[in-house]
Amino acid sequence: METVKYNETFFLITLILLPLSSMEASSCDDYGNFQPYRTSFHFQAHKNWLNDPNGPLYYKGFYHLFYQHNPLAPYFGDIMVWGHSVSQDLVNWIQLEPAIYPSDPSDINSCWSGSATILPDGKPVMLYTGSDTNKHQVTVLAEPKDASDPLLREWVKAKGNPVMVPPSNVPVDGFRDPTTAWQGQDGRWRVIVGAEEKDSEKGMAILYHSDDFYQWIKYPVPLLESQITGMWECPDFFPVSVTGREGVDTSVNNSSVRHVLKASYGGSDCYVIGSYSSETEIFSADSEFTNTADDLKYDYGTLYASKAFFDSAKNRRISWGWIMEKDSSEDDIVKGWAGIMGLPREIWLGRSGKKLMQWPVEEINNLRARNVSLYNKKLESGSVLEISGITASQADIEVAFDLRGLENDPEISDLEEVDQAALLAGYSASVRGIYGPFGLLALASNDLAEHTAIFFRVIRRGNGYSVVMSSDESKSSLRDNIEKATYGTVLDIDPRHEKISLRCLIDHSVIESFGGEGRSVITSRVYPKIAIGEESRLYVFNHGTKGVTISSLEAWSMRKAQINSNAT
Ligand code: DQQ
Repeated sequence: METVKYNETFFLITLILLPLSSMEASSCDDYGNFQPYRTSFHFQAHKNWLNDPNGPLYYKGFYHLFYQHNPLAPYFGDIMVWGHSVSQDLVNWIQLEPAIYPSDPSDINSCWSGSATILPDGKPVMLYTGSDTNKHQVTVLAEPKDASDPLLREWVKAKGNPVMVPPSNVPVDGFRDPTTAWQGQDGRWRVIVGAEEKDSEKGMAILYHSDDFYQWIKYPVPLLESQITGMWECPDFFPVSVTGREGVDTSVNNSSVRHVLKASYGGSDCYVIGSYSSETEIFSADSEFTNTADDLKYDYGTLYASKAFFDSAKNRRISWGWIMEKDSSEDDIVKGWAGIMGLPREIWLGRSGKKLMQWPVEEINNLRARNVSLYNKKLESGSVLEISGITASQADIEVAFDLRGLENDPEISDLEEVDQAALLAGYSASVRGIYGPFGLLALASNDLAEHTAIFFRVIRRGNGYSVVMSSDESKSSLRDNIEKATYGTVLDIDPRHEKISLRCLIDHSVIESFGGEGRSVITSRVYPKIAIGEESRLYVFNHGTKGVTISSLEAWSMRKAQINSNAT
């Protein structure tokens, strides 16, 4: 296996240099190869394949991000390892040698996804999916060889591995991705493992108990299941505070928290919110997984297999997710890498108690450089206004639209009640409405032949109004061999009473869009052919028949972060 050499001196020098991270929006990699899709502030492996985030944690001053990695090629491999990088600020990352790799009978065919748990004595322990000698999926336990090493470079596997094997009602290849464990009120450990039932569409979170963390006993009933989703990959289960944005540790359970269960299936990270008691061992969810567009999702675009952890340094819960490629495997081989992580997002329960909120961690703002702004600008019907003066391919934009006079418009009654089909059509920027589409055209070419539209549209809902947020990739690239999707979701905003806000983080081939101050997120993975580097433009537009007011718009060029560029 190819390994990445770690050099202590280099590490220290790099940390000292980090604040000098450059402004360049370069399209070349370290070897001078043209790399228009390589990102500048999203986490990526130095080269080759990356997928799910694994075992994120904070330990002795360092954030650790492990990830599914094929160190030998830019495609998913027969032998997968845990890549490993560390950071002191969640922005700049140093790549270390793979931390966990096949070595024992229980993981000899791959080390797949898993999670970290910090034990009461402060030491981390990993539970992850091993593909054993028979390619059966089992749960493997690993501990740091030297817990005094803040970089946690070496891991040893427990003698008693595997600590869990697929139960008889589960296929041997349908049992994986243990979560972070939590302690119940009785002091016992609990953990869930994603699974599917044999010969059915039932997805499950199988629950296990342990007194010592080494011996795990299956609880008779799953913590939750759904008859219609198929396999649950990368489940996550954690408490969220009902009183504010602060995060709580995974074992906290009292009247001031509710619990979130996230399951990855059908290409999305779907979640339910509910109440959990470790005494009854019942998680009672407020809603069900539907396997339809009605599911609550972390991201209504491209984001999968996310994992959240409690950041004890700043008392917040942070979630990482994987943004997969939509390019062909042949093109991945040419560019030499595949797979990007979404930005680390703070995640908390919204005030309604019905939905999660997400926002890029505050440290990302430290990359903001040159800034332009405009205030109280009326955007007439048909306008397309360039936002110049920033690096449009590497930028952070916050814009708010004010439609609060809307109810005084006599034509507002012309807005029709929107049914599901009309809603789906509304995700396309080419469908003209009264108020909307209006928003941003990102990674756009001069002539707009290429652009990704991130926009809003006001719709009628029941007795009131609401707003659809969309990201339309249909014109994102003149290349024709890539998938271009059109995504959308309804934001819980009544435009008569609240401004409609959007934050877009644009990073060469990724656009992460946060609507309504984090109520909904849509990530687009795009591959422009001409709107790259300096040729990329940013516009604000209004294609609706009525004018809208931009109450504020601020846009920043983003500096380039140091991400795993130390590796050789
Ligand atoms: N990826 C891992 C699995 C997981 C899947 C393998 C989700 O453990 O179920 O790389 O993307």
